[in-house]
Amino acid sequence: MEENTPNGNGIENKGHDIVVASHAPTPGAQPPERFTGLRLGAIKGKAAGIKGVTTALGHAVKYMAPGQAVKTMFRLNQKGGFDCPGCAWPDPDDDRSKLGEYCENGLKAISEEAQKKTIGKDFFASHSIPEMLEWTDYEIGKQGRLSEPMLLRQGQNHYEPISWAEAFQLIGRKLNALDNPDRAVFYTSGRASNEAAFLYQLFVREYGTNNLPDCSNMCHESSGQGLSQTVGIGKGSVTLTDFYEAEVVMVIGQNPGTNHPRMLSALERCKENGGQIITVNPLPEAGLQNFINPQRPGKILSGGTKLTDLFLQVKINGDVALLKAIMLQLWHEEQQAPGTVFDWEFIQSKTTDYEAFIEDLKTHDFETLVEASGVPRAQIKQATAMIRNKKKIIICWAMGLTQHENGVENIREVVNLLLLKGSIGKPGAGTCPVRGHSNVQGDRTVGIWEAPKPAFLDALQANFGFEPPRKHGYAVVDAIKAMYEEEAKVFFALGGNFLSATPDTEYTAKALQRCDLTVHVSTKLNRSHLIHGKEALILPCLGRTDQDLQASGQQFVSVENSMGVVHSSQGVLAPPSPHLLSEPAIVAGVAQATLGSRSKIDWAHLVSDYDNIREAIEKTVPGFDDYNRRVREPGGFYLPNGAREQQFNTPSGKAVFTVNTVPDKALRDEEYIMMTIRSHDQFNTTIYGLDDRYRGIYNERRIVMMHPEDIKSAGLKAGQVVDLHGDYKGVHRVARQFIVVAYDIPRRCIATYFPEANVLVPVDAYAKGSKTPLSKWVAVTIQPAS
Ligand SMILES: Nc1nc2c(c(=O)[nH]1)N[C@H]1C(S)=C(S)[C@@H](COP(=O)(O)OP(=O)(O)OC[C@H]3O[C@@H](n4cnc5c(=O)[nH]c(N)nc54)[C@H](O)[C@@H]3O)O[C@H]1N2
Ligand SMILES: Nc1nc2c(c(=O)[nH]1)N[C@H]1C(S)=C(S)[C@@H](COP(=O)(O)OP(=O)(O)OC[C@H]3O[C@@H](n4cnc5c(=O)[nH]c(N)nc54)[C@H](O)[C@@H]3O)O[C@H]1N2
Ligand SMILES: [Mo]
Repeated sequence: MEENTPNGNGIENKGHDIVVASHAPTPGAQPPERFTGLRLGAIKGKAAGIKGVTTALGHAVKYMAPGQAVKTMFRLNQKGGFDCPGCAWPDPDDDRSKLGEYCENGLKAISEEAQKKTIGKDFFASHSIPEMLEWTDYEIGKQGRLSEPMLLRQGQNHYEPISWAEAFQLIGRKLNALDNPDRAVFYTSGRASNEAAFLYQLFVREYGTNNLPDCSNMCHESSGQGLSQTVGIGKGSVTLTDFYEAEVVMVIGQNPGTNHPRMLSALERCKENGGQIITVNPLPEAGLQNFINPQRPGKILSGGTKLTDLFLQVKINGDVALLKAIMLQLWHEEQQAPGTVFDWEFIQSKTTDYEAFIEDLKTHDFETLVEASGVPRAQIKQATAMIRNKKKIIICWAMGLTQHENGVENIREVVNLLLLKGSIGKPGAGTCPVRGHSNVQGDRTVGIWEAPKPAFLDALQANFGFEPPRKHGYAVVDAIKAMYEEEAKVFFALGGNFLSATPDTEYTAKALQRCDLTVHVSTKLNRSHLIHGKEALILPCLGRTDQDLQASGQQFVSVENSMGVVHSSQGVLAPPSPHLLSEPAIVAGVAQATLGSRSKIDWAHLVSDYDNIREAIEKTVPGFDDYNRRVREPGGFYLPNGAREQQFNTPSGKAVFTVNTVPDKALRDEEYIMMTIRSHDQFNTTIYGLDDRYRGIYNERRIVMMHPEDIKSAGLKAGQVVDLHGDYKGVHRVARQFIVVAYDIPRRCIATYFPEANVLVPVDAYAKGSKTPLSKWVAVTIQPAS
């Protein structure tokens, strides 16, 4: 980051870091610093229910034609229907609700995609890029579905229409002009189907690079790493039915009421079968406290199911300390009554490194751990008592654990607890990283990875006859740096919103602007189309809900959910424009234009019938035997999962205990730890609305949640407008114009929404071992707005 232009203040000495520079702002890279009119209500104690249903229906009828709204709701997550483009929570294997396996936020995701409105050449002729950059993300997203390919010529302010053939030729020319394939970056967001993703990585590797960063790098990469090291598979071990049998479910660092609402039904069934739920979170998230199942009218009338039995309000990144405190207490109790707490048979026959783990655990002081976790000792003892005699324990988690410097260690510590209790690979027990994007797990399974395993590359080589590159490629943060330093010159994205989803917005904006060409395969307009390379292309594609017609007829695609079930998804709606292509067709078009006769692959054949792509996947990726038949079975099929059978694919063949340290990053007196989280009305960078209903925050996104005592001691007032400043490794970053909201959050911890606060997340601050940006741990100071 040598090239930083110092800001107006020049050199600042903060007494801690010598701050020499900040990234010069690019107009429009950050969402506008405009307020929309904050209203506050009570923090909700309950999730879903009637309000959830009416909100979702309101959303559906507002943006979709009424007939389409009904049609989509009935086909959503039904066997033979389409997969919800929202989250990756699985559908029940058996009895699915007649009204679609539906949730409020799933329906919002669908109505965003299945919009009546489209935008094409007239829209882009009348709106210049500088004009659109002033819109909020909410306004950008509400314009409608992209309807035809568009080109931005060098130096111009308006996108113009371009034919598909010319667009493919342009990409091919630019890629072939690079002196090395590693100068191109090929990003993937997790909505791409298995078929699209496999074809994409096939093209990218035949072209000659492993530069395949994906949204997973910012998401569950820490889970993949932590789980692979300890239980030999980077995916979770539980299935949905395990939830119905579990005695205790711990939900750590996850907000399912908003982000995985259908998970609440599984938790409800767990409770009805006598299970207990412990939640670990800095915030008292509504959906976890009490749930009113919108699909069970009786439950709506009776006021719902109380889900959380014990809420542990941990400090941000206090989880390792908390888990260690629980395990230390369990160990003491095991000492007092040997053989009653730990599962010795499992530990002895199925694990290694127990001794090293326990030796380290014993060196910790209980009170110090209690203090570091932020949770009262009585509650830690209560949690211990709840799991002491249980064997069927599931631990679920999401971004609250992965987006930390010690993200990988957080996951390993979760595994330690499960191993002590023998709680993995048996009914009602195991690991449950709850995935984000609907097919993020499947994309990785079929080869979207910057660090592919040799066996996978060998299979590509054997089946397709080209020599795949062996050198690992860029993860997201490396890709940003490579573009900033002009090592990489072409950026291609299969979905997503790279500018707004990645850290360090101002730095990333420069990185994208330094590219010769940026290309986005997208359904909807987003800020990444507006902060562009010298030339830029928008390639509009079919979405999950759209019918997909190829040479052999109507196609379906397949996806893998959070629990390793591969199943089909078939769009039901007429596409919003006749000019859209499917993602596989776009990839094939780019591949043909780029590789021409030097390609060993018959791209037209693969795309003519997606069965051909699935055959290619079956030949290459283990676990897909008889893919085309099994994917047509109602509900699909499970991929093999060793941990589920206590077959641990580690070098020793056993599960591994690990020694992890308690993080102790010191804060300066005036600093706070900031986590960047999702509101109830967004899907990542797609902003559905301006409310965060369960948290009682309405009509405003530029807010910072803060403990009332912290507000007072900082000399601030609730409702005051502040700027947030961060200094990291000599670079000063600032996010301006946030309204202070008093909130039930631990002292010295604050929360903001992403993408508004992404500008503060340093590109060079990421998790050890997974390179996941520290979106849940940013040290900031708060100052009255300048
Ligand atoms: N409607 C909707 N659904 C979505 C998404 C969406 O944006 N909208 N996004 C999808 C994607 S890609 C993903 S990855 C998932 C994300 O799902 P989540 O991980 O639930 O999403 P976040 O809002 O990032 O919430 C993180 C939660 O962790 C807590 N937390 C933060 N820091 C810590 C910590 O240090 N320790 C603990 N114990 N808790 C902490 C926060 O208070 C918050 O409750 O959701 C998916 N589903
Ligand atoms: N500060 C902070 N930053 C974060 C996070 C955080 O918690 N805090 N979370 C991180 C996480 S977990 C994730 S997963 C990433 C998400 O990063 P991304 O996946 O890159 O971002 P999204 O906002 O999900 O992408 C939305 C865009 O995808 C396009 N799109 C939607 N559907 C389709 C489709 O079917 N096909 C195609 N081709 N395009 C489509 C639309 O144009 C839309 O504008 O963000 C990360 N960034
Ligand atoms: Mo994610």
